[in-house]
Amino acid sequence: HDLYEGVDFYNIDALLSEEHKLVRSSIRDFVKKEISPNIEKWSQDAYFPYEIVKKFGDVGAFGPQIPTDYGGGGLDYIAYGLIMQEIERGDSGMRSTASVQGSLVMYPIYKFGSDEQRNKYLPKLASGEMLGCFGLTEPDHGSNPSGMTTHFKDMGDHYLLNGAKMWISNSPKADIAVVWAKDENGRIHGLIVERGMEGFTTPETHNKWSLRASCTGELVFNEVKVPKENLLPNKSGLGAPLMCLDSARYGISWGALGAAMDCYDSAKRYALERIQFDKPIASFQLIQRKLAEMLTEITKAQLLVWRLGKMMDEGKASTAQISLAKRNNVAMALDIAREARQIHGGMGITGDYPIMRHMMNLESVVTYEGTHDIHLLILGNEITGIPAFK
Ligand code: TGC
Ligand code: FAD
Repeated sequence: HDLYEGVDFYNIDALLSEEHKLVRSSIRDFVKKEISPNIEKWSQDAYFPYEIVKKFGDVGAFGPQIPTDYGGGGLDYIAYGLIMQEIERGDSGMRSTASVQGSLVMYPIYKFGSDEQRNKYLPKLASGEMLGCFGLTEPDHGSNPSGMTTHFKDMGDHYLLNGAKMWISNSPKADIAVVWAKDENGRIHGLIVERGMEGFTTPETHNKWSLRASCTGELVFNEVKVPKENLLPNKSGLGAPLMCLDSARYGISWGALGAAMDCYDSAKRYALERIQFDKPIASFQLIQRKLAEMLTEITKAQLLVWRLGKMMDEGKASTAQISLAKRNNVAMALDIAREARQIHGGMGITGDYPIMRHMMNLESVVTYEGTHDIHLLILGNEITGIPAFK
């Protein structure tokens, strides 16, 4: 890992600014120092290193795309993508913590929140003084969030919230949750629910074989009194959480690239060092084919996210364009992890190499933020005008 330099076969660095490269190297150094030496043990122990939250804040990993007035990084979407790439080169679970905080908690508060809410929460979320989570998925409504049953009633001086969310990244440790729930007319709104509110609990989900260094849990609301000033006032309807997903899915399309690069890098080095039949296995055509295909797919995926980032900066990237990149890049990373696993032979199943951990992590990444097939159907809808998911 100390030798890792990144993959850049098409000189994509020439498309990056000096600031992009500086941001990338500072996060790369951070990952080398704080994440890579420990991540295997954290994952094997299913341990979420809570102290990473403050460190992420210090290094600018939370909300890099949020303006500086509120403690964000004020960076563009290419820089945001590079940060996600470098963190996920370390581990997808670590990247989950950062993408939930930046795209799914800070983004909705920044975009749909009041000035009071922005001032109260954003600087603390950016610095890592506070950790947030995003509650959209429910036990019975994953791919179809519009069917959610979590709801709230207007009680005059407060709202009364009931229901439950499931599979929520960061929930067991989060200080606040951005929760999507229906009002009495069935309209979806975002509410900021704070730890400590009576009737609000966050049970942890155990026994995951994937994202083991990230904590995942439920959000349970039993007659929770939510102050009226905690409702996000500036957007309602399913479109509000879907806008947050656009931003997070974009970050994941870069993140997956980081996991793929780490698998490729490890496979290349292992193939050059491992001797079988008196030669490095890298000298066999079948191994060269695997490496050449990995490099080809990584290069295509890099160009895809770079162009998508430019469109994000112009405010012109569509949901379907983001779906294409998330779907392609995560599947690409999963394929590369599986091929890299083969190149490492038996060693590939051990924690001495990062491969199996990336592979198992990517099984969540291919499902969350819209499954592989849901993104295909979003593209199908874009092409034909016919939504096949209904
Ligand atoms: P549909 O009828 O298409 O849309 C409902 C309303 O929303 C509007 N809309 C958008 N608005 C803004 N931005 C977007 N991107 C929008 N997409 C849609 C749309 O115009 C409509 O507005 P209106 O005014 O007509 O009501 O919605 P649908 O119910 O048919 O659903 C479509 C579908 C299936 C694609 C969508 O529900 C979906 O994407 N499902 C997947 C669910 C998902 O991705 N969940 C992710 C949960 S969060 C998570 O996984 C975090 S993991 C993070 C980590 O750890 O890193
Ligand atoms: P389902 O929707 O039940 O899907 C099961 C299968 O059916 C999938 O293969 C799916 O593609 C397929 N399917 C569903 N509908 C159709 C259709 N119309 N046509 C064809 N096939 C279909 N959610 C949050 O809100 N916040 C989080 O922070 C969060 N973090 C997560 C962390 C982890 C580790 C995991 C695993 C999930 C997380 N999620 C989170 C939830 C995630 O977004 C959902 O798991 C995902 O959206 C899929 O929902 P589901 O698991 O209910 O599967």
